[in-house]
Amino acid sequence: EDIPGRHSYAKYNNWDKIVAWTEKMVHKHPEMVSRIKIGTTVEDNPLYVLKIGKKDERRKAIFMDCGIHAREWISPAFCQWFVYQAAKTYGKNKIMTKLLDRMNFYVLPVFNVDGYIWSWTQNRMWRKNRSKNQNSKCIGTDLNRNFNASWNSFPSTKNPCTDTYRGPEPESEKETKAVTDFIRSHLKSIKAYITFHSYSQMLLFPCGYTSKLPANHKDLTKVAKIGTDVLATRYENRYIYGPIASTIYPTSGSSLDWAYNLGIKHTFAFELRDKGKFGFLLPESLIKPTCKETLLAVKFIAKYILKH
Ligand code: ING
Ligand code: ZN
Repeated sequence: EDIPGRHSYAKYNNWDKIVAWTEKMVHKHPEMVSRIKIGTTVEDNPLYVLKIGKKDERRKAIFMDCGIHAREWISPAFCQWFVYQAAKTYGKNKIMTKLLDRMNFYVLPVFNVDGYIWSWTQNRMWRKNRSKNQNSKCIGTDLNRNFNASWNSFPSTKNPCTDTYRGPEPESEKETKAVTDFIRSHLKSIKAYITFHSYSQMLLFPCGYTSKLPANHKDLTKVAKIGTDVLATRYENRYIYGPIASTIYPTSGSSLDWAYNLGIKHTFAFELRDKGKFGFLLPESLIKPTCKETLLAVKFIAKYILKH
C-alpha cells in the first residue's frame, strides 16, 4: 500500500492523487460510494462530494467537510481515511454496517481545492482560497469567515491582506456557495454537520460569534464529552471540548454556526492533532494514529444521530 508515487493513507496526497482516489473509491464500491460534483472553484477545479451509503434518499445523513483551510493537511487525510474505512468495513464491523444500512454520509474531502494546491506547490502555510480581491494585491478569502452567520461582526476581518479575510459579502466565494447550496438542497436529510481542522485537539460546537449558548448546549456538551472520551480510548490522547467562542476564540462567519442556524442541530468542528509541537506540519507517521482515534469519535456521533 505504501508505494512511492502512489496514493497512500499513511501519506499526504496531492490534489491529483485525491481526484484519482475518488474515482477509485466509486469504482471499487459502486453500490456504496458515488461522486457528486457540487461546483467548481475560482481556478475551475471540481468540488467533489462522495456519498456513502445505500441509494435511499429518505434516510438520515451526515455532511462532513475537510480541508476548508489549505495548510491543514491532516484534515483531508482524515476524510480519505473515513471513506476508505466506511467502504471497507461495511458488512464486517457491526457499528459501521448499522450506520451505513441506516444513514448516508456526504464527504467533501477537500473544500478549498485551489488553496490546497497552492500549499503543495507555492506556500505550505497558505490558509485561504485563491480568489482575487478588488483594489488589493492580496489574494484569498478565509472560507471559514465567509458564511452567513453574523458575518463580519466579530472580530472584524475586512482587510484582504489578513489570513482571516471574510470576503466582500457572505457566500461571495464559489467554494462557499457550492457547499451552502448543496446543504440547503439536502436539508431534509442532513441531521449533523462535521468540519475538520487542525491543530489544537479540540471538539467544538456553536457558537463562535456570541458567548450565548445554543438551545441544545447540554446535548452538544454531552455528545462532545463522550466523543472525546471515546477518542482517547485508542491512544489516551486527550481533546478538550466546548463552544467555539470560549474554547478557542470568538469568530463570526464560520460554517459551523451557519449550519447550526440553518437548522442542523448537531454541528461539530474537530481541531485534529497536535497541540503545537509540529502544528500544521504534522509528520506523516502520525496520520494513521490521528485518523484511527478520530474515526472512533465520528462513529460515536453518528450512532448518537441515528438514535435521536
Ligand atoms: N481554526 C478554526 C478557525 O477557523 C474554528 C476554528 C472552527 C472557528 C470552527 C469557527 C468554527 O479559525 C483553525 N485552525 O482554522
Ligand atoms: Zn482551519
